[in-house]
Amino acid sequence: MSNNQADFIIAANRLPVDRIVHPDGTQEWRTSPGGLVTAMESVMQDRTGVWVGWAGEAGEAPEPFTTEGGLDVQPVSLSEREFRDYYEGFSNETLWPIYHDVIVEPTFHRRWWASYRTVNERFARAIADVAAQGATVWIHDYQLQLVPALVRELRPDVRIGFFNHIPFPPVELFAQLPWRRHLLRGLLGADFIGFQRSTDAGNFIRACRQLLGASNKGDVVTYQPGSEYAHNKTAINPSGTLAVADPRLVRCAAVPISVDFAGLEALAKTPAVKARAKEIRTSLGDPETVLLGVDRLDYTKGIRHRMRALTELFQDGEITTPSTTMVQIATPSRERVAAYRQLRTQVESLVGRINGDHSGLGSTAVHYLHQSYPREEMAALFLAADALLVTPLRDGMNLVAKEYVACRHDLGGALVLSEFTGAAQELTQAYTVNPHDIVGMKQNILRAINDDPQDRRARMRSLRRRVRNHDVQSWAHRYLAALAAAPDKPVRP
Ligand code: GDG
Repeated sequence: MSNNQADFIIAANRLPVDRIVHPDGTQEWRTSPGGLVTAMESVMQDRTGVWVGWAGEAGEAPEPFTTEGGLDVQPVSLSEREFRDYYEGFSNETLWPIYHDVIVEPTFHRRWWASYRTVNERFARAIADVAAQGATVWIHDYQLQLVPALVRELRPDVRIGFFNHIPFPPVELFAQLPWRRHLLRGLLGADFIGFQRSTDAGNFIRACRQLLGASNKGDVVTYQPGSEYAHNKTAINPSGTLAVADPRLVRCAAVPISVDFAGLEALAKTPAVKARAKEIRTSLGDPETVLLGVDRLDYTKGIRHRMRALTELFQDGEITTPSTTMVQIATPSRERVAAYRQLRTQVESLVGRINGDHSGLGSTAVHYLHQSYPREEMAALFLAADALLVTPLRDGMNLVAKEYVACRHDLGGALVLSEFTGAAQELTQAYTVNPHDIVGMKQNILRAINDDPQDRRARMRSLRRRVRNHDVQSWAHRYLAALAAAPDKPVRP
Protein backbone atom coordinates (compact mmCIF):
# COMPACT_ATOMS: atom_id res chain seq x y z
CA MET A 1 0.00 0.00 0.00
CA SER A 2 1.60 3.28 -1.03
CA ASN A 3 1.12 6.49 0.90
CA ASN A 4 -2.27 8.07 1.57
CA GLN A 5 -4.38 5.50 -0.25
CA ALA A 6 -6.29 3.57 2.35
CA ASP A 7 -9.83 4.71 3.07
CA PHE A 8 -10.20 2.23 5.95
CA ILE A 9 -7.48 1.61 8.53
CA ILE A 10 -7.43 -0.82 11.41
CA ALA A 11 -4.76 -0.23 14.04
CA ALA A 12 -4.06 -2.81 16.73
CA ASN A 13 -0.95 -3.62 18.73
CA ARG A 14 -0.55 -6.93 16.91
CA LEU A 15 -1.00 -7.65 13.21
CA PRO A 16 -3.11 -10.77 12.65
CA VAL A 17 -0.19 -12.54 10.91
CA ASP A 18 2.59 -14.93 11.90
CA ARG A 19 5.81 -15.55 10.01
CA ILE A 20 6.10 -19.21 9.00
CA VAL A 21 9.58 -20.43 8.06
CA HIS A 22 9.50 -23.65 6.03
CA PRO A 23 12.20 -26.36 6.34
CA ASP A 24 13.68 -25.30 2.96
CA GLY A 25 14.24 -21.81 4.37
CA THR A 26 11.42 -20.13 2.43
CA GLN A 27 8.97 -18.13 4.47
CA GLU A 28 5.47 -16.76 4.32
CA TRP A 29 3.15 -14.69 6.43
CA ARG A 30 0.08 -16.61 7.49
CA THR A 31 -3.04 -14.81 8.70
CA SER A 32 -3.99 -16.04 12.16
CA PRO A 33 -7.71 -16.82 12.11
CA GLY A 34 -9.72 -14.98 14.72
CA GLY A 35 -12.94 -13.09 15.25
CA LEU A 36 -11.43 -9.70 14.57
CA VAL A 37 -10.03 -10.80 11.20
CA THR A 38 -13.39 -12.28 10.17
CA ALA A 39 -15.18 -9.14 11.28
CA MET A 40 -12.79 -6.94 9.36
CA GLU A 41 -13.14 -9.07 6.21
CA SER A 42 -16.87 -8.51 6.37
CA VAL A 43 -16.53 -4.72 6.58
CA MET A 44 -13.56 -4.33 4.23
CA GLN A 45 -15.41 -5.59 1.16
CA ASP A 46 -16.01 -2.27 -0.63
CA ARG A 47 -13.08 -0.45 0.90
CA THR A 48 -9.36 -0.12 0.39
CA GLY A 49 -8.28 -1.32 3.78
CA VAL A 50 -4.97 -1.67 5.56
CA TRP A 51 -4.09 -3.11 8.97
CA VAL A 52 -1.41 -1.25 10.96
CA GLY A 53 0.33 -3.16 13.76
CA TRP A 54 3.36 -4.96 15.10
CA ALA A 55 4.38 -8.15 13.26
CA GLY A 56 5.41 -9.99 16.44
CA GLU A 57 9.22 -9.87 16.12
CA ALA A 58 11.40 -7.26 17.82
CA GLY A 59 13.72 -5.24 15.60
CA GLU A 60 13.23 -3.65 12.23
CA ALA A 61 9.72 -3.96 10.80
CA PRO A 62 9.17 -5.93 7.59
CA GLU A 63 8.17 -3.91 4.51
CA PRO A 64 4.39 -3.48 4.00
CA PHE A 65 2.95 -6.57 2.30
CA THR A 66 -0.26 -8.30 1.30
CA THR A 67 -1.05 -11.67 2.88
CA GLU A 68 -2.10 -14.65 0.79
CA GLY A 69 -5.62 -13.94 2.09
CA GLY A 70 -5.47 -10.50 0.45
CA LEU A 71 -5.04 -8.43 3.61
CA ASP A 72 -2.79 -5.37 3.25
CA VAL A 73 -0.62 -4.88 6.31
CA GLN A 74 1.59 -2.02 7.39
CA PRO A 75 4.04 -3.30 10.03
CA VAL A 76 5.19 -0.98 12.85
CA SER A 77 8.55 -1.73 14.46
CA LEU A 78 9.19 -2.39 18.15
CA SER A 79 12.69 -2.74 19.55
CA GLU A 80 13.38 -5.43 22.17
CA ARG A 81 13.52 -2.65 24.77
CA GLU A 82 10.17 -1.20 23.60
CA PHE A 83 8.59 -4.62 23.73
CA ARG A 84 9.64 -4.82 27.38
CA ASP A 85 8.74 -1.25 28.38
CA TYR A 86 5.71 -0.38 26.23
CA TYR A 87 4.14 -3.84 25.93
CA GLU A 88 5.12 -6.07 28.85
CA GLY A 89 5.67 -3.11 31.17
CA PHE A 90 3.20 -0.27 30.69
CA SER A 91 0.48 -2.21 28.86
CA ASN A 92 0.57 -5.42 30.86
CA GLU A 93 1.99 -4.50 34.28
CA THR A 94 0.54 -0.99 34.64
CA LEU A 95 -2.68 -0.73 32.63
CA TRP A 96 -3.89 -4.36 32.63
CA PRO A 97 -4.10 -4.66 36.46
CA ILE A 98 -5.63 -1.18 36.89
CA TYR A 99 -8.26 -1.93 34.24
CA HIS A 100 -9.04 -5.31 35.87
CA ASP A 101 -9.96 -4.18 39.38
CA VAL A 102 -6.36 -4.27 40.69
CA ILE A 103 -6.46 -8.07 41.11
CA VAL A 104 -2.68 -7.78 41.29
CA GLU A 105 -0.82 -4.62 42.23
CA PRO A 106 0.03 -2.37 39.27
CA THR A 107 3.61 -1.19 38.74
CA PHE A 108 4.41 2.38 37.73
CA HIS A 109 7.62 3.29 35.94
CA ARG A 110 8.23 6.59 34.17
CA ARG A 111 10.51 4.81 31.69
CA TRP A 112 7.63 2.50 30.68
CA TRP A 113 5.33 5.48 30.20
CA ALA A 114 7.91 7.24 28.00
CA SER A 115 8.14 4.12 25.85
CA TYR A 116 4.32 3.84 25.64
CA ARG A 117 4.21 7.42 24.35
CA THR A 118 6.98 6.82 21.81
CA VAL A 119 5.32 3.70 20.42
CA ASN A 120 1.89 5.37 20.30
CA GLU A 121 3.46 8.24 18.32
CA ARG A 122 4.96 5.75 15.89
CA PHE A 123 1.57 4.11 15.34
CA ALA A 124 -0.03 7.52 14.80
CA ARG A 125 2.55 8.45 12.15
CA ALA A 126 2.11 5.11 10.37
CA ILE A 127 -1.67 5.65 10.28
CA ALA A 128 -1.32 9.26 9.08
CA ASP A 129 0.98 8.05 6.28
CA VAL A 130 -1.40 5.47 4.82
CA ALA A 131 -4.75 7.26 5.35
CA ALA A 132 -6.53 8.70 2.31
CA GLN A 133 -8.30 12.07 2.63
CA GLY A 134 -11.35 11.62 4.88
CA ALA A 135 -10.47 7.96 5.70
CA THR A 136 -12.00 6.00 8.57
CA VAL A 137 -9.51 4.89 11.23
CA TRP A 138 -10.46 2.22 13.80
CA ILE A 139 -7.99 1.93 16.68
CA HIS A 140 -8.11 -1.08 19.00
CA ASP A 141 -7.41 -1.53 22.66
CA TYR A 142 -5.54 -0.33 25.70
CA GLN A 143 -2.05 -0.46 24.19
CA LEU A 144 -2.94 2.45 21.86
CA GLN A 145 -4.94 4.89 23.96
CA LEU A 146 -2.89 7.95 22.98
CA VAL A 147 -3.21 7.25 19.26
CA PRO A 148 -6.64 8.87 18.64
CA ALA A 149 -5.48 12.38 19.69
CA LEU A 150 -2.09 11.96 18.01
CA VAL A 151 -3.72 10.98 14.70
CA ARG A 152 -6.17 13.87 14.97
CA GLU A 153 -3.27 16.27 15.35
CA LEU A 154 -1.55 14.90 12.24
CA ARG A 155 -4.68 14.31 10.18
CA PRO A 156 -7.70 16.40 11.24
CA ASP A 157 -9.55 15.24 8.08
CA VAL A 158 -9.99 11.57 9.13
CA ARG A 159 -12.75 10.00 11.20
CA ILE A 160 -11.40 8.20 14.25
CA GLY A 161 -12.95 5.37 16.26
CA PHE A 162 -11.51 3.58 19.28
CA PHE A 163 -12.66 0.26 20.74
CA ASN A 164 -11.61 -0.83 24.21
CA HIS A 165 -11.53 -4.64 24.43
CA ILE A 166 -10.95 -4.73 28.18
CA PRO A 167 -13.04 -3.15 30.95
CA PHE A 168 -12.73 0.56 31.73
CA PRO A 169 -12.20 0.83 35.49
CA PRO A 170 -14.12 2.93 38.01
CA VAL A 171 -12.54 6.38 38.36
CA GLU A 172 -11.38 5.55 41.93
CA LEU A 173 -9.00 2.96 40.46
CA PHE A 174 -8.20 4.78 37.21
CA ALA A 175 -7.19 7.86 39.22
CA GLN A 176 -4.20 5.94 40.62
CA LEU A 177 -2.46 6.30 37.26
CA PRO A 178 0.06 9.14 37.33
CA TRP A 179 -0.68 9.68 33.59
CA ARG A 180 -4.48 9.48 33.89
CA ARG A 181 -5.23 12.82 32.19
CA HIS A 182 -2.89 12.11 29.28
CA LEU A 183 -4.70 8.83 28.66
CA LEU A 184 -8.14 10.45 28.75
CA ARG A 185 -7.04 13.23 26.42
CA GLY A 186 -5.54 10.65 24.08
CA LEU A 187 -8.82 8.74 23.88
CA LEU A 188 -10.88 11.90 23.47
CA GLY A 189 -9.15 12.47 20.13
CA ALA A 190 -11.64 9.88 18.79
CA ASP A 191 -15.09 10.69 17.38
CA PHE A 192 -16.58 7.55 18.86
CA ILE A 193 -15.31 5.31 21.68
CA GLY A 194 -16.82 1.83 21.92
CA PHE A 195 -16.80 -0.24 25.11
CA GLN A 196 -17.89 -3.79 25.95
CA ARG A 197 -20.49 -2.76 28.57
CA SER A 198 -22.43 0.42 29.32
CA THR A 199 -20.78 0.35 32.77
CA ASP A 200 -17.39 0.75 31.06
CA ALA A 201 -18.68 3.71 29.02
CA GLY A 202 -20.13 5.19 32.24
CA ASN A 203 -16.82 4.77 34.07
CA PHE A 204 -15.00 6.55 31.24
CA ILE A 205 -17.49 9.42 31.17
CA ARG A 206 -17.20 9.85 34.95
CA ALA A 207 -13.39 9.92 34.68
CA CYS A 208 -13.61 12.63 31.99
CA ARG A 209 -15.92 14.70 34.19
CA GLN A 210 -13.89 14.35 37.36
CA LEU A 211 -10.37 14.50 35.97
CA LEU A 212 -10.76 16.77 32.94
CA GLY A 213 -13.76 18.89 33.91
CA ALA A 214 -15.59 17.62 30.82
CA SER A 215 -19.39 17.61 30.70
CA ASN A 216 -21.77 15.10 29.17
CA LYS A 217 -25.28 14.85 27.86
CA GLY A 218 -26.20 11.17 27.94
CA ASP A 219 -23.45 9.29 26.14
CA VAL A 220 -21.92 12.35 24.46
CA VAL A 221 -18.97 13.95 26.22
CA THR A 222 -18.15 17.58 25.54
CA TYR A 223 -14.51 18.30 26.13
CA GLN A 224 -12.71 21.54 25.63
CA PRO A 225 -9.01 20.75 25.20
CA GLY A 226 -7.01 22.83 27.66
CA SER A 227 -10.00 23.73 29.85
CA GLU A 228 -8.86 21.55 32.77
CA TYR A 229 -5.82 23.75 33.26
CA ALA A 230 -7.99 26.81 33.65
CA HIS A 231 -10.13 25.09 36.29
CA ASN A 232 -7.58 23.00 38.08
CA LYS A 233 -4.68 25.03 39.35
CA THR A 234 -2.84 21.90 40.48
CA ALA A 235 -2.63 20.39 37.01
CA ILE A 236 0.43 21.28 35.01
CA ASN A 237 -0.04 22.30 31.43
CA PRO A 238 2.94 20.72 29.67
CA SER A 239 2.98 23.35 26.94
CA GLY A 240 2.99 26.15 29.49
CA THR A 241 0.11 27.96 27.80
CA LEU A 242 -3.53 28.31 28.59
CA ALA A 243 -4.66 28.13 24.98
CA VAL A 244 -8.15 26.61 24.87
CA ALA A 245 -9.07 24.91 21.59
CA ASP A 246 -12.53 24.30 20.12
CA PRO A 247 -14.76 22.00 22.18
CA ARG A 248 -15.10 18.46 20.87
CA LEU A 249 -18.02 16.08 21.08
CA VAL A 250 -17.19 12.42 21.62
CA ARG A 251 -19.80 9.69 21.81
CA CYS A 252 -19.03 6.85 24.24
CA ALA A 253 -21.25 3.77 24.15
CA ALA A 254 -21.36 0.01 24.58
CA VAL A 255 -20.95 -2.12 21.44
CA PRO A 256 -20.25 -5.62 22.82
CA ILE A 257 -17.94 -7.73 20.66
CA SER A 258 -18.91 -11.21 19.53
CA VAL A 259 -17.77 -14.26 17.56
CA ASP A 260 -18.17 -15.60 14.03
CA PHE A 261 -21.25 -17.68 14.87
CA ALA A 262 -21.82 -19.13 11.38
CA GLY A 263 -18.14 -19.97 10.90
CA LEU A 264 -17.84 -21.72 14.26
CA GLU A 265 -21.11 -23.58 13.88
CA ALA A 266 -20.03 -24.81 10.43
CA LEU A 267 -16.66 -25.90 11.84
CA ALA A 268 -18.34 -27.81 14.69
CA LYS A 269 -20.61 -29.54 12.18
CA THR A 270 -17.79 -30.96 10.07
CA PRO A 271 -17.50 -34.77 10.30
CA ALA A 272 -13.83 -34.44 11.33
CA VAL A 273 -14.62 -32.24 14.34
CA LYS A 274 -17.59 -34.37 15.41
CA ALA A 275 -15.48 -37.53 15.18
CA ARG A 276 -12.67 -35.86 17.13
CA ALA A 277 -15.12 -34.86 19.89
CA LYS A 278 -16.11 -38.52 20.29
CA GLU A 279 -12.48 -39.56 20.26
CA ILE A 280 -11.68 -37.04 23.01
CA ARG A 281 -14.39 -38.51 25.25
CA THR A 282 -13.14 -42.01 24.57
CA SER A 283 -9.56 -41.05 25.38
CA LEU A 284 -10.81 -39.55 28.67
CA GLY A 285 -12.25 -43.01 29.53
CA ASP A 286 -15.85 -42.25 28.46
CA PRO A 287 -16.80 -40.45 31.67
CA GLU A 288 -20.40 -39.45 32.35
CA THR A 289 -19.43 -35.81 32.77
CA VAL A 290 -16.65 -33.80 31.15
CA LEU A 291 -16.05 -30.32 32.59
CA LEU A 292 -13.97 -27.90 30.53
CA GLY A 293 -12.02 -24.69 31.12
CA VAL A 294 -10.30 -22.76 28.28
CA ASP A 295 -8.37 -19.65 29.22
CA ARG A 296 -5.21 -17.73 28.60
CA LEU A 297 -3.23 -18.39 31.76
CA ASP A 298 -4.11 -14.98 33.23
CA TYR A 299 -4.94 -14.01 36.82
CA THR A 300 -8.11 -12.26 35.62
CA LYS A 301 -9.63 -15.55 34.45
CA GLY A 302 -10.39 -16.95 37.92
CA ILE A 303 -8.70 -20.32 37.31
CA ARG A 304 -7.59 -20.58 40.96
CA HIS A 305 -11.12 -19.91 42.23
CA ARG A 306 -12.49 -22.53 39.82
CA MET A 307 -9.94 -25.07 41.06
CA ARG A 308 -10.90 -24.34 44.66
CA ALA A 309 -14.56 -25.05 43.91
CA LEU A 310 -13.56 -28.22 42.10
CA THR A 311 -11.39 -29.35 45.02
CA GLU A 312 -14.33 -28.98 47.39
CA LEU A 313 -16.73 -30.77 45.03
CA PHE A 314 -14.36 -33.74 45.00
CA GLN A 315 -13.84 -33.53 48.79
CA ASP A 316 -17.58 -33.35 49.44
CA GLY A 317 -18.04 -36.43 47.23
CA GLU A 318 -20.46 -34.45 45.03
CA ILE A 319 -18.36 -35.45 42.04
CA THR A 320 -16.01 -38.42 41.77
CA THR A 321 -13.62 -39.96 39.30
CA PRO A 322 -13.83 -41.75 36.94
CA SER A 323 -17.40 -40.62 36.23
CA THR A 324 -16.44 -36.93 36.23
CA THR A 325 -13.30 -35.39 34.86
CA MET A 326 -12.16 -31.84 34.16
CA VAL A 327 -10.06 -30.67 31.19
CA GLN A 328 -8.31 -27.34 31.75
CA ILE A 329 -6.61 -25.75 28.74
CA ALA A 330 -4.37 -22.94 30.01
CA THR A 331 -2.86 -21.22 26.98
CA PRO A 332 0.64 -19.85 27.72
CA SER A 333 0.56 -16.07 28.14
CA ARG A 334 2.93 -13.19 29.08
CA GLU A 335 5.40 -15.63 30.53
CA ARG A 336 8.11 -13.06 31.22
CA VAL A 337 5.85 -11.10 33.59
CA ALA A 338 6.37 -12.13 37.23
CA ALA A 339 2.66 -12.21 38.18
CA TYR A 340 2.02 -14.70 35.35
CA ARG A 341 4.88 -16.96 36.42
CA GLN A 342 3.53 -16.95 39.98
CA LEU A 343 0.04 -17.73 38.75
CA ARG A 344 1.34 -20.70 36.78
CA THR A 345 3.02 -22.10 39.88
CA GLN A 346 -0.14 -21.63 41.96
CA VAL A 347 -2.48 -23.18 39.40
CA GLU A 348 -0.17 -26.12 38.82
CA SER A 349 0.16 -26.72 42.53
CA LEU A 350 -3.65 -26.69 42.95
CA VAL A 351 -4.09 -29.09 40.03
CA GLY A 352 -1.34 -31.33 41.40
CA ARG A 353 -3.07 -31.45 44.77
CA ILE A 354 -6.49 -32.29 43.30
CA ASN A 355 -4.95 -35.05 41.21
CA GLY A 356 -2.90 -36.36 44.12
CA ASP A 357 -6.01 -36.58 46.30
CA HIS A 358 -8.69 -37.60 43.82
CA SER A 359 -7.21 -39.29 40.73
CA GLY A 360 -6.75 -43.02 40.42
CA LEU A 361 -4.65 -45.12 38.09
CA GLY A 362 -6.27 -44.49 34.73
CA SER A 363 -8.81 -41.99 36.12
CA THR A 364 -7.55 -38.44 36.23
CA ALA A 365 -9.50 -35.75 38.07
CA VAL A 366 -8.03 -32.77 36.17
CA HIS A 367 -6.34 -32.95 32.78
CA TYR A 368 -4.25 -29.80 32.76
CA LEU A 369 -2.78 -28.71 29.40
CA HIS A 370 -0.46 -25.70 29.27
CA GLN A 371 -0.50 -25.55 25.48
CA SER A 372 -2.34 -23.92 22.62
CA TYR A 373 -4.35 -25.85 20.07
CA PRO A 374 -5.65 -25.42 16.51
CA ARG A 375 -9.19 -24.09 16.27
CA GLU A 376 -10.53 -27.47 15.03
CA GLU A 377 -9.32 -29.07 18.27
CA MET A 378 -10.92 -26.26 20.30
CA ALA A 379 -14.24 -26.83 18.52
CA ALA A 380 -13.99 -30.58 19.23
CA LEU A 381 -13.28 -29.91 22.92
CA PHE A 382 -16.32 -27.61 23.09
CA LEU A 383 -18.48 -30.35 21.54
CA ALA A 384 -17.10 -32.94 23.95
CA ALA A 385 -17.75 -30.94 27.14
CA ASP A 386 -20.92 -31.28 29.24
CA ALA A 387 -20.22 -27.95 30.92
CA LEU A 388 -17.83 -25.09 30.24
CA LEU A 389 -16.64 -23.24 33.35
CA VAL A 390 -15.94 -19.55 32.66
CA THR A 391 -15.17 -17.94 36.01
CA PRO A 392 -13.17 -14.70 35.53
CA LEU A 393 -12.81 -12.18 38.34
CA ARG A 394 -13.03 -9.50 35.63
CA ASP A 395 -13.14 -9.89 31.84
CA GLY A 396 -14.01 -7.34 29.13
CA MET A 397 -16.19 -9.82 27.26
CA ASN A 398 -14.89 -13.44 27.22
CA LEU A 399 -15.13 -14.81 23.73
CA VAL A 400 -14.62 -18.42 24.85
CA ALA A 401 -18.14 -18.44 26.37
CA LYS A 402 -19.65 -17.26 23.07
CA GLU A 403 -17.53 -19.67 21.00
CA TYR A 404 -18.77 -22.60 23.12
CA VAL A 405 -22.38 -21.59 22.55
CA ALA A 406 -21.78 -21.16 18.79
CA CYS A 407 -20.31 -24.68 18.56
CA ARG A 408 -23.19 -26.41 20.42
CA HIS A 409 -25.47 -26.95 17.40
CA ASP A 410 -26.61 -30.16 19.17
CA LEU A 411 -28.05 -28.02 22.04
CA GLY A 412 -25.93 -30.09 24.40
CA GLY A 413 -23.65 -28.69 27.08
CA ALA A 414 -24.16 -26.01 29.70
CA LEU A 415 -22.42 -22.71 30.34
CA VAL A 416 -21.30 -21.68 33.84
CA LEU A 417 -20.47 -17.98 33.57
CA SER A 418 -19.05 -15.40 35.94
CA GLU A 419 -21.15 -12.30 36.44
CA PHE A 420 -17.92 -10.27 36.15
CA THR A 421 -17.56 -10.91 32.41
CA GLY A 422 -18.99 -8.64 29.72
CA ALA A 423 -20.62 -11.76 28.26
CA ALA A 424 -22.82 -12.15 31.37
CA GLN A 425 -24.78 -9.03 30.36
CA GLU A 426 -25.99 -10.83 27.24
CA LEU A 427 -25.86 -14.53 28.13
CA THR A 428 -28.45 -14.34 30.85
CA GLN A 429 -29.53 -17.97 30.38
CA ALA A 430 -26.12 -19.22 31.54
CA TYR A 431 -25.60 -20.59 35.07
CA THR A 432 -24.35 -17.31 36.48
CA VAL A 433 -21.79 -17.38 39.30
CA ASN A 434 -19.81 -15.05 41.53
CA PRO A 435 -16.35 -16.68 41.51
CA HIS A 436 -15.59 -15.27 44.98
CA ASP A 437 -18.56 -17.23 46.37
CA ILE A 438 -17.22 -20.78 46.38
CA VAL A 439 -20.46 -22.21 47.81
CA GLY A 440 -22.56 -20.58 45.09
CA MET A 441 -20.11 -21.64 42.41
CA LYS A 442 -20.25 -25.27 43.60
CA GLN A 443 -24.05 -25.21 43.57
CA ASN A 444 -24.18 -23.81 40.06
CA ILE A 445 -21.64 -26.25 38.66
CA LEU A 446 -23.78 -29.07 40.06
CA ARG A 447 -26.95 -27.54 38.59
CA ALA A 448 -25.25 -27.19 35.21
CA ILE A 449 -24.37 -30.89 35.30
CA ASN A 450 -27.53 -32.29 36.86
CA ASP A 451 -30.42 -30.10 35.71
CA ASP A 452 -33.17 -31.64 33.67
CA PRO A 453 -31.85 -32.14 30.10
CA GLN A 454 -34.91 -30.31 28.70
CA ASP A 455 -34.08 -27.23 30.78
CA ARG A 456 -30.46 -27.37 29.76
CA ARG A 457 -31.42 -27.54 26.09
CA ALA A 458 -33.84 -24.64 26.48
CA ARG A 459 -31.07 -22.55 28.02
CA MET A 460 -28.63 -23.46 25.25
CA ARG A 461 -31.23 -22.65 22.58
CA SER A 462 -31.73 -19.21 24.05
CA LEU A 463 -27.96 -18.58 24.42
CA ARG A 464 -27.45 -19.56 20.80
CA ARG A 465 -30.21 -17.26 19.61
CA ARG A 466 -28.50 -14.36 21.32
CA VAL A 467 -25.06 -15.05 19.84
CA ARG A 468 -26.46 -15.85 16.37
CA ASN A 469 -28.31 -12.51 16.29
CA HIS A 470 -25.36 -10.58 17.70
CA ASP A 471 -22.36 -12.07 15.91
CA VAL A 472 -19.01 -10.45 15.18
CA GLN A 473 -20.05 -9.29 11.73
CA SER A 474 -23.04 -7.40 13.11
CA TRP A 475 -20.77 -6.00 15.85
CA ALA A 476 -18.40 -4.50 13.26
CA HIS A 477 -21.27 -3.06 11.21
CA ARG A 478 -22.91 -1.58 14.32
CA TYR A 479 -19.62 -0.10 15.45
CA LEU A 480 -18.89 1.51 12.08
CA ALA A 481 -22.44 2.85 11.76
CA ALA A 482 -22.06 4.50 15.19
CA LEU A 483 -18.68 5.91 14.16
CA ALA A 484 -20.09 7.30 10.89
CA ALA A 485 -22.94 8.95 12.81
CA ALA A 486 -20.77 10.28 15.65
CA PRO A 487 -21.22 13.99 16.36
CA ASP A 488 -17.65 14.92 15.55
CA LYS A 489 -18.13 18.52 14.49
CA PRO A 490 -16.69 21.07 16.90
CA VAL A 491 -19.48 23.15 18.41
CA ARG A 492 -18.94 26.84 18.76
CA PRO A 493 -20.05 27.98 22.18
C1 GDG B 1 -9.41 -9.77 25.32
C2 GDG B 1 -10.25 -9.41 26.55
C3 GDG B 1 -12.31 -9.85 25.22
C4 GDG B 1 -7.37 -19.35 23.61
N1 GDG B 1 -6.58 -20.44 23.66
C5 GDG B 1 -6.52 -20.92 22.40
C6 GDG B 1 -7.30 -20.12 21.57
N2 GDG B 1 -7.80 -19.16 22.33
C7 GDG B 1 -8.70 -18.10 21.83
C8 GDG B 1 -10.11 -18.28 22.32
C9 GDG B 1 -10.64 -16.86 22.17
C10 GDG B 1 -9.41 -16.01 22.46
O1 GDG B 1 -8.27 -16.84 22.30
C11 GDG B 1 -9.43 -15.50 23.89
O2 GDG B 1 -10.41 -14.51 23.98
P1 GDG B 1 -11.07 -14.07 25.36
O3 GDG B 1 -12.17 -13.14 25.05
O4 GDG B 1 -11.53 -15.29 26.06
O5 GDG B 1 -9.92 -13.40 26.23
P2 GDG B 1 -8.64 -12.40 26.01
O6 GDG B 1 -7.54 -13.06 25.30
O7 GDG B 1 -8.30 -11.95 27.39
O8 GDG B 1 -9.18 -11.17 25.12
C12 GDG B 1 -11.57 -10.16 26.52
C13 GDG B 1 -11.41 -10.05 24.01
O9 GDG B 1 -10.18 -9.35 24.16
C14 GDG B 1 -12.09 -9.61 22.72
O10 GDG B 1 -12.56 -8.30 22.81
O11 GDG B 1 -13.42 -10.73 25.12
O12 GDG B 1 -12.37 -9.79 27.63
O13 GDG B 1 -9.54 -9.71 27.75
O14 GDG B 1 -11.04 -16.59 20.85
O15 GDG B 1 -10.77 -19.23 21.55
N3 GDG B 1 -7.48 -20.35 20.25
C15 GDG B 1 -6.83 -21.43 19.72
N4 GDG B 1 -6.04 -22.25 20.47
C16 GDG B 1 -5.85 -22.04 21.80
O16 GDG B 1 -5.15 -22.80 22.47
N5 GDG B 1 -6.98 -21.71 18.41
